[in-house]
Amino acid sequence: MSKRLGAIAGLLLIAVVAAACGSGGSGSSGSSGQSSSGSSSQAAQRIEVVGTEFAYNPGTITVKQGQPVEIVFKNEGTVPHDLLIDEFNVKTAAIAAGQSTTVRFTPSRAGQFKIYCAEPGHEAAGMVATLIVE
Ligand SMILES: [Cu+2]
Repeated sequence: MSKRLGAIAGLLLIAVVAAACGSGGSGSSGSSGQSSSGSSSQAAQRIEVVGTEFAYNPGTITVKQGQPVEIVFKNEGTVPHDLLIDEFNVKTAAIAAGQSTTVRFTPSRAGQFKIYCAEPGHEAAGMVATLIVE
């Protein structure tokens, strides 16, 4: 008899835990709604990109469509570099070694897009990266 009560208590405990998980899930979705209403638009997807001779790191950036993106571009090379994404009119100035610059845009469509350096010869030398919008 007591064994059976124990089993029932165990089932109740599982039910309570399951209910708690359920409410936790709805609670987190509620808080995400709160953050989007608080800032009027979604938080920017902040990404740091480092440029050197002749590469970007990371070489692939993945962002969400329709959500603002903020790229902080740092030149850790020895000559000026810039960062362009033609499809979204992203174009930083050519910044000197040791400098950084920030560019913001909102990717309006999904796909893969080329990130490249427009300084003469840099793209050909391999200074390219890929933006994936999903
Ligand atoms: Cu460059």
